[in-house]
Amino acid sequence: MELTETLTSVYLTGLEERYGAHNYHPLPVVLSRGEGVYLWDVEGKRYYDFLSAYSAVNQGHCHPRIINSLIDQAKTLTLTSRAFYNDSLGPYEKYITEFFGYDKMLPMNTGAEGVETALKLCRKWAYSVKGIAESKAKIIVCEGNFHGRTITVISASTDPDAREGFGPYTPGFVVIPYNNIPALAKALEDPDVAGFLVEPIQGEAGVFVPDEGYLSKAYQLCHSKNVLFIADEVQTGLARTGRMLACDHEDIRPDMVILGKALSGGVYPISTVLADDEIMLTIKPGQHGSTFGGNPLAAKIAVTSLQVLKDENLMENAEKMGRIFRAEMKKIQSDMIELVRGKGLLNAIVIKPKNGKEAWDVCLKMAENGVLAKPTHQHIIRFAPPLVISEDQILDAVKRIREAILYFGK
Ligand code: IF1
Repeated sequence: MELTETLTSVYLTGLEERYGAHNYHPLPVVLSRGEGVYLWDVEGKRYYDFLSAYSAVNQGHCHPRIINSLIDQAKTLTLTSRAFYNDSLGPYEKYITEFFGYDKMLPMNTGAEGVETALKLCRKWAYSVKGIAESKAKIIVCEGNFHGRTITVISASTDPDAREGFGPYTPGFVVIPYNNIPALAKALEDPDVAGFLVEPIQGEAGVFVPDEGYLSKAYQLCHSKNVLFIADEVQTGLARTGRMLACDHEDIRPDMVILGKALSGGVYPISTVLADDEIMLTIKPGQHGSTFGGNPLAAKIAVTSLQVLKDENLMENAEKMGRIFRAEMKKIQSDMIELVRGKGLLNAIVIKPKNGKEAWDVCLKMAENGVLAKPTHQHIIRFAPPLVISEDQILDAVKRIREAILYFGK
């Protein structure tokens, strides 16, 4: 590495340290280019991206079709607000609702806004359809959840880092253990419960996959009590787990689905909520919205992002490559690997610290070996490459991961 090259990343990380809020603790890698499953740093070193911007770039970095949609539309019309109609939103709404089989969609930008939207819809439905007394509606959430960073969303969180120092909190949430049907059944006895908000696989909790049958039983219980089953598929959705939605694994159709991240192929914040008329039409003009939600640029990008998932069979590839990945990872003989788990290409390993070396040290070593991944909760490493990854690439990446882990001894 030459001196001038070293200065570049040192200089750039220094700028972030000096002028940016310290709300993240990134790995010391400064990225400047991406293509497919690869990222390059400012020194020109190439990496496999095993984070995919937290599953936002399922279609791979700078996917040519998605980027072309972005460029074409950016040259034509980007934003008009919802004060007027635009020629791209209607076709997008038709496309995505037919794609997923719902009556309607409501477009927003970030995942957290999608979650907020679903919570508002659930409350409106509680009062105007279910008949719960004003301001009494409760929504059940799970321990260890991650649904975003707004005040209301962190009010549903059980993570001290996400919550502490940000009160007072929004009331109306009931927290139960995840993957626990008796706890849900008990919570559902309260007639003021309007909804159950759940991640089909808990991402931030460390890619925690619930028992088979959990989601379908939870769905049935909710229905028996006239409670909305709301799936946060922001991270698990859009082919990541080997199905278009993670709920498809158990053949359930949530009352509301929240999508974000890969709905844009990672180029731009796009989120949406899908629901049927009984729920969606409870919100009337002026009661919810966003300046950027449903803009023509987002509409065109989202349609292409969904088309790419289908045209490139990314569900099938995620399923197949995920099986290979987990099988290969399980072959690594190291007492640092406690567990390999996941579905499709949403996977994680649980690291047992060794001689003071933790998941963070493993991630640094993997970066040195050309694989980027990030620890979550100190001892878990998430592995979620773009879904366009090939078998050769998976095997090459696993080889690099294996070498990084074995560097710390067997
Ligand atoms: C960060 C984790 C991933 C999400 C689910 C809503 C949102 C997210 C299920 C909000 C966002 C992120 C955001 C990212 C870290 C991250 C994450 F580590 F926290 F768990 F992906 F794995 N629902 N997930 O996972 O979406 O508003 O961010 O668009 O840096 O906070 P957003």
